[in-house]
Amino acid sequence: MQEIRTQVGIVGAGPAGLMLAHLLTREGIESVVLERRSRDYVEQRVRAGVLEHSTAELLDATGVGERMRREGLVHHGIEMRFGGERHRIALTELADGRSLVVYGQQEVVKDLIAAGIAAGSDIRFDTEVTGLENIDASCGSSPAIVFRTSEGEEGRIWCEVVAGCDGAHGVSRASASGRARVLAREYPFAWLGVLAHAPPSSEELIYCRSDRGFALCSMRSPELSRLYLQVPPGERVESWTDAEIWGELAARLAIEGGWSLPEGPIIERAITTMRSVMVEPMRYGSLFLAGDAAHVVPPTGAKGMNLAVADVRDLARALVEKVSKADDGLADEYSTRALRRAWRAQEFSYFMTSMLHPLPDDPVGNRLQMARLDHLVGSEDLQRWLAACYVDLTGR
Ligand code: RFL
Ligand code: PHB
Repeated sequence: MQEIRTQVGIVGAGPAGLMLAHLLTREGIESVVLERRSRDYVEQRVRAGVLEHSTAELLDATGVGERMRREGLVHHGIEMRFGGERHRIALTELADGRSLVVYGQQEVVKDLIAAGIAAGSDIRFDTEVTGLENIDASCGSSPAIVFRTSEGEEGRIWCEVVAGCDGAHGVSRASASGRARVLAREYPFAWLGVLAHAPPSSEELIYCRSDRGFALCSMRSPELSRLYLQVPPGERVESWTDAEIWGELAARLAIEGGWSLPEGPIIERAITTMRSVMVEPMRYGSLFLAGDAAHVVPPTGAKGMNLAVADVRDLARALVEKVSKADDGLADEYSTRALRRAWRAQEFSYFMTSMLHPLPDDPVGNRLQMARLDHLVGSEDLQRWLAACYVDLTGR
């Protein structure tokens, strides 16, 4: 049985856990990151892709933004497409000059792992956390993280603080669940997401509401498109052929006067369920939850990864004060502050989701969506609000 001591034990090497380790290392705080998957797996896992202004700035400011600035795509607007027409929302103009960077989550993860390894950080892949002990520890005993490696070796990490960054299905949320209030809602649809070797159809993201369902055109590079289709909940990826996916995208995105979507081989596909989940509070004694371990937002607002980074930006500051100066002030405020931001992101994601996904057999709901879109594209005030939320909700 390995016995290890560190200051902060971090469960999970997604954007939250890796960014936290990175920020703590820069402040001279020691941490160990435990990740149940292999390095290769977490570096290849395709998920979110839109970095808010403040997320990109934080990567820059902490020395991990160089490749993002070289390879990421800077965006100044999005298109709202509905009723066979296209409408541009000039995000940068409306949001005081701020912009977005489209750069895959797995690229952020790769950059953070490379920086961590270069700085000598302790990041352990293929190591599953099986339990948390003593998180309510008072004087004299410290919390511990129990783990097992893929080779079957068991161990325990003794630390001052545990950061639960292990996503929606990890052990951290489960360890808190006896005392947590978990508020959850499932939406009656899912997304079929694909990555295709095809040039993006336009320079900006297209959010499209059609009577056939929602569609989203995003991208990862000038050669790679990331595309999504609203599908019924419980849909299976295998029930769609490539031709059906391209056909449905073309039908939903059709506009008056004609428009075509460049096609190419589909190299990855997955179903994403649409949920809103909030775990309150985000702190239990020595255990602090961050990212998807604490909250899940539907992806329509592109907030999931940005929220995870914003959580750990605050958490790192709080832990530096707590661990190096025994000052609990920021740690005591962490949950309230992070929940307030997460609820705001939840509300924006709900706004986007409920405006853009038609429901079968709901004619009134469907007309209300069209009225809301019509109101949005006709009102600079509403667009200014949307732009501020889309470009920089988690930085404020
Ligand atoms: P992550 O990225 O889920 O990372 C958690 C990590 O913890 C590990 N883990 C454990 N490690 C050790 N022991 C255990 N017992 C463990 N249990 C779990 C996991 O292997 C994993 O590596 O959470 P984090 O860091 O909080 O980051 C959050 C973001 O990943 C998330 O909000 C977004 O990716 C959400 N999301 C999307 N957001 C968007 O804005 N746009 C999208 O298009 C989008 N697509 C997605 C998504 C999330 C998905 N999930 C969670 C299945 C697509 C998918 C499929
Ligand atoms: C993506 O590029 O994967 C993406 C973009 C915008 C969203 C969700 C996902 O709202």
